[in-house]
Amino acid sequence: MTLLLSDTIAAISTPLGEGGIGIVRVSGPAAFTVAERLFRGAAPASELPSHRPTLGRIVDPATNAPVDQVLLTLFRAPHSYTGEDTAEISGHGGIVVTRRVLELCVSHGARLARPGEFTERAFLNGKIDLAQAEAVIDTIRAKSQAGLRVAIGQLEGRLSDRLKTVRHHLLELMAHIEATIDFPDDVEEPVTGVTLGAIDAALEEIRRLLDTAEAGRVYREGIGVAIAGKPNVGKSSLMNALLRDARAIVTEVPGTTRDLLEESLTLGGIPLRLVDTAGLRATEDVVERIGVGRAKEALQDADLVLLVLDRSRPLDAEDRDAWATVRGKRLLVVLNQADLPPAWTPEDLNVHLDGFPPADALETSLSTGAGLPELEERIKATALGGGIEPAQVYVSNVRHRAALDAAAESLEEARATVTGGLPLDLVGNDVKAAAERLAEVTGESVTEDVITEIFQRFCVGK
Ligand SMILES: Nc1nc2c(ncn2[C@@H]2O[C@H](COP(=O)(O)OP(=O)(O)O)[C@@H](O)[C@H]2O)c(=O)[nH]1
Ligand SMILES: [Mg+2]
Repeated sequence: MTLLLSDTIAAISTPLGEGGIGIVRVSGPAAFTVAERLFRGAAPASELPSHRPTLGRIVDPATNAPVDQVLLTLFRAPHSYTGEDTAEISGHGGIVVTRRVLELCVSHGARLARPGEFTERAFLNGKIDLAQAEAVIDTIRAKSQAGLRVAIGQLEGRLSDRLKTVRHHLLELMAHIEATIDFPDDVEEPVTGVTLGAIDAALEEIRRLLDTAEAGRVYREGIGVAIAGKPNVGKSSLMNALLRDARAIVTEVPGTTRDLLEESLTLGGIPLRLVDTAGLRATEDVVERIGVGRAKEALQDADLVLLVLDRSRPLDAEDRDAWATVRGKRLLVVLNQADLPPAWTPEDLNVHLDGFPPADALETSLSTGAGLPELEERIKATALGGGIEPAQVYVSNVRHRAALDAAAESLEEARATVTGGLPLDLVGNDVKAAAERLAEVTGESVTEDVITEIFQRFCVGK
């Protein structure tokens, strides 16, 4: 079904700047009329074949002055991205020229598109569902290859297909239940075992999808990793080693790093925002004290903390303070300077640091690079929530996760109702609620506000 949205929208769909080409996209009922007014080529624009670029020029119809040489491509409805008549004008990629073409489109029948409005129309016209529309922006914003794979999987409808199958089974169950209520004499109630079986199968599939949510989120958004420890243990050396770059200043002077230093990198497909912090210690130095305050804030915000301890110097009160600061955070402990003679054994950690989790400590030498690959592996595994199997489909979006959580909850209730021997119509209500939550993900049942919220996050021209 193609919804007829009455107005025609236009936007620059390429990044604004100097480039090989700049594309102005026009979509809506007047798209071809707009193109016809501005385009001069071998034939009038409206007579050009669909999906085939034609060389010509854009002129200002008021003066017939040429504005740019372009390729014009028409996409006849419904065979276009939006499902509407769409004209794409590919001109030279310059700021002034591309803006001028857009201005002419707007003064000859189009209006400026809002962010994401082309994709919103694709959704409203049924070209893609809501989860796929969200995947469009995830694809554009993907920060790593793995994040891109998650987004493309969703864009191709893999998540939607799985959810539609579950929803279909739930709707079948509901139809059966409703029939027994409406026609008690003609339709037999489903046996308890059958009802439970259907509920459990749906629950299992939803749980399988929810199991991928943490990894999906990590691949999509990445995680914040902060490096902590007392001064001079090798925090900045660790930052540099992970970045493969001498980014942070490293000296033997304690208190060298005073401000936060943040860099992005990807580790096995996971985008990391890595923060090096000032060494945690009580100090009289005003600047360093502000640095320590900032360090504490960064540590609070981090998804994962790397606590660095110096294996070659005795553990002291400053190590204890550092440990106390990061206690309770998701943590990996780095026992650094392992190339030097050790001043303590890993067992001493339990004695000196109250309540220390010994399993998560790992030795490194940042002068030789020993232990670094293992540390990187450990960061990856910890971020993904402990080595989850690479999946075909990931739930990577918090909105989807919340809807699936709610669907699972409704099904739990349906289950309890069945096993409690309560009336069938109560079961029907819970099953219906679960089906509706699944439909929110794909947008078959969703409020106007949610749609607006989603497309606001897009860029103009997409
Ligand atoms: N021998 C040895 N020295 C290291 C190692 N890691 C760091 N260092 C040295 O320890 C000093 C402090 O390092 P830095 O990274 O600035 O520590 P930060 O204050 O915690 O940031 C510098 O002189 C580094 O060269 C290591 O694994 N082995
Ligand atoms: Mg430092």
